[in-house]
Amino acid sequence: MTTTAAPLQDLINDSYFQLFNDAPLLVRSPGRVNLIGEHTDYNNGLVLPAAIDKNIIVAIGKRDDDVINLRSLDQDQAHTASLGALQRSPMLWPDYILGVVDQLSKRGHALKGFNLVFGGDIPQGAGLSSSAALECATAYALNELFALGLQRLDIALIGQAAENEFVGVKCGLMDQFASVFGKEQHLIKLDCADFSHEYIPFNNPDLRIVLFDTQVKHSLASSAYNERRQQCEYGVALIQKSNPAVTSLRDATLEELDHYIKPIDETVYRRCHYVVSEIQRLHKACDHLKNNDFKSFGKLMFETHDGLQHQYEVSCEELDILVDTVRHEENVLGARMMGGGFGGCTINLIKADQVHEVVEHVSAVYARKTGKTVQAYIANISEGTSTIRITKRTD
Ligand code: GAF
Repeated sequence: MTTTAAPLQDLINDSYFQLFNDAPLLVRSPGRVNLIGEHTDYNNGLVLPAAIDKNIIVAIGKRDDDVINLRSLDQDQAHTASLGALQRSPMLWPDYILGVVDQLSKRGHALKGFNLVFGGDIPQGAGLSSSAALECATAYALNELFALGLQRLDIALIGQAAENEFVGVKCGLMDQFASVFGKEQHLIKLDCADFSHEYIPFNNPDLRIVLFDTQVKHSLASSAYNERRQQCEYGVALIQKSNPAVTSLRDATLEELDHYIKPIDETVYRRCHYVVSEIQRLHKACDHLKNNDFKSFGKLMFETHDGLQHQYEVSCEELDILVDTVRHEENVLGARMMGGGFGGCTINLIKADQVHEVVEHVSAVYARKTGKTVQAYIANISEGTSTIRITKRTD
């Protein structure tokens, strides 16, 4: 019997087989959402992400030489590199894979060449961390293939370092950690200062996490991201002149910002004020979750959006329209822009039996106000990176 629509993993498995005439190892790594705690990870703060049911899938196999042979099924592009001479590619997607190879080599791991084919169903440019998922799927797959003995935390850290050093985006650890450590029906309360984490159940049947994708990605995203990080570091340096015990914004108080930053740099003050307030909000939000008080939790999501829009200034018109459209909807408990900003998705907490109505309303308003089409996804919270076993189909 022939199956109708082959799932993604079969498609990637079959493509690998056709290209290299061999059965690959298959690894999946998911995208993520983040409920609250935005732009706090690189300030040693806390975040509350979860892995979702959308993945990058990598098919990989060893070679006898030092060649790295890469195929992106989604882009329909190929790239070849050599282990000893890794260089950035104008296509960008190879960098997420080569950056991982670069990190492994720098850490003294002995690799050989390999073939790798990948694809996925994480919408790209939507702020759902498809790049972190590719980095983590690659690191996990290479770890399995060459028996490198890496732990899950090593895989997340290698993914982050690849992005920081090879791709050039100075991201924190949230996306890679969520992709690798995801747990079905749980949020991850991650402390980015020491990587300690706690799983918080998130399985209220009356609520859904819905993502509204603006379908825009403004070009200043990565340069502005790095700039925000520098501004936070500058803020810390200003406080340190009087209080050397403060080594990150996590340690700073709002009073210290008022005293040591406000008189010197108003912009840096607003950035730091957002971060310190957001870390405080996250703690409150976790208390609300423990009390099953989703209404209060949702209010904090709106507050986060306001901070990101006015103080941190990483939102954009399209994201603001999406949040403002649901702000006074009784069926929407909370909403905010999610991730780095300047486009991508908003994350919304919506009453389960009203999702359809809210999606219709938001789609209509967004089309009228922007002339663009919004894309809606329901995010189901899923497991982190894993290998996939293909059960052979009978044709
Ligand atoms: C991006 C980064 F990759 C994360 O590390 C995080 O800083 C996030 O933006 C903002 O919270 O997704």
